[in-house]
Amino acid sequence: MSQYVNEVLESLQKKAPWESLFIQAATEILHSLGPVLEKEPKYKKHAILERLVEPERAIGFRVPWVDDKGQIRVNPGWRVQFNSAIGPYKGGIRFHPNVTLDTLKFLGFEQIFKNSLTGLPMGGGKGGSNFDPNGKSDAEIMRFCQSFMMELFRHIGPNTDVPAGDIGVGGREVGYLFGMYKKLANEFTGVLTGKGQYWGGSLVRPEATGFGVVYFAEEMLKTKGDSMKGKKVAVSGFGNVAWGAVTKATQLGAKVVTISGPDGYIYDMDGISGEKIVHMEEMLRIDRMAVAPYVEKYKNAQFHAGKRPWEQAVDVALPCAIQNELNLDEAKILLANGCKAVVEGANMPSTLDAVEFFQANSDKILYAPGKASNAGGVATSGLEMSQNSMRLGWTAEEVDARLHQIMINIHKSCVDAASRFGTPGNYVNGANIAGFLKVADSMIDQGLV
Ligand code: 2IT
Repeated sequence: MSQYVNEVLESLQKKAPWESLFIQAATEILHSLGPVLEKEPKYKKHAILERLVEPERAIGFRVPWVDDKGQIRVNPGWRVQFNSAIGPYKGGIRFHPNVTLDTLKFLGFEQIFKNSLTGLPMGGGKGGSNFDPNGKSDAEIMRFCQSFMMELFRHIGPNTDVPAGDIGVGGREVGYLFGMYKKLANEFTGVLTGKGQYWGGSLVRPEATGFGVVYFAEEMLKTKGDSMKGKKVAVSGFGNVAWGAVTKATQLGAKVVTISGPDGYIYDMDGISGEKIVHMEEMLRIDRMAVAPYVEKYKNAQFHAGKRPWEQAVDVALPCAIQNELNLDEAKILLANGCKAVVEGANMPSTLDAVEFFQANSDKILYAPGKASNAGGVATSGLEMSQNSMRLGWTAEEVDARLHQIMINIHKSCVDAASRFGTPGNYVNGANIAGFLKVADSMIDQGLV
């Protein structure tokens, strides 16, 4: 591995050793780039890695709000504007109790490469807060979102930075954020994506991340002459991404047998389909932290408290919950149980040693990193931006067809880049290299800014 890569990673460790998630994401990405850096000395000459790992801007702010008891509460809020070499900053906002600046730096860094892979003109950014939406009333959520936007609005814009949803931020939150932006800026623009259908949102954006994951899985399986049809699938999470993935996997003839929450996972031998998928949305509204109530409604299903679904023997695993939810031991169990493909819907759900294990066994198990396989969400956000700019809306069929084609293109970019740089079948290297090249060359073109 290149000495240049080691030096940059060591500098991160020295600068902020507590940023373990960011260092994890940077390590995974930079480790892929060795062959590129050796072949093309211009990247080192232009200090591209040193510049890439430093956000262009990271804004931190106070978010004061009043709860339903009249008590004043305060959370930190952030927006990390990581890289704008190929377009305005673009990426979601996460409200989750474990969010720190480190979390948002890891997510923003991943987003640079992911957005580049989509082929659309979007830079990388991410924002959020450690605000915990679970158990909050609608009015509390609204006041929090409004306060968050009261600061954020001066840093974003349709040609500057276009946030969207992520964990804890869905259609409702985007609505409250958009409303306050519109009031403050006195402008109706496409400043956020994931908007409602009647006020500039794109059809299929809610489904897009999960649909994209399954389209990507289908492309991967196709390289082995296989398909999703008839596959037994483990999904983790039960939020937006999991919901879309379960829906599309089922449509393609697979049988999804698990979903999960922070409290454990559900195994449903009958398959999670039809009204059970609709019920996932309802469950999320009632308690974001508990998947257990599923078994009260569907009596054949089992709840495994405190466990993760990777212990089940399945053909395909789709981690769609959160970072570091699949470790090395679980990766080994999946492979030993005959799993053919692990396709990530979440951002960085596999630990670094699990990723290395998958890479080392790429002849036995297909593995796609989230930045490639979950890019359908942000890609469809890019399509929402295009529709907003044109002041036109496409039909669901048109958006879905574009999303599908984008996932096919991303898959091809990964496969081609992996082969071109000597590691065929390694989607990690393929995604990182393909994402990197466009951004790095654009940075060189634009000079030292
Ligand atoms: O992780 C992600 O790609 C997202 N949360 C979606 C970002 C977006 O701008 O749609």
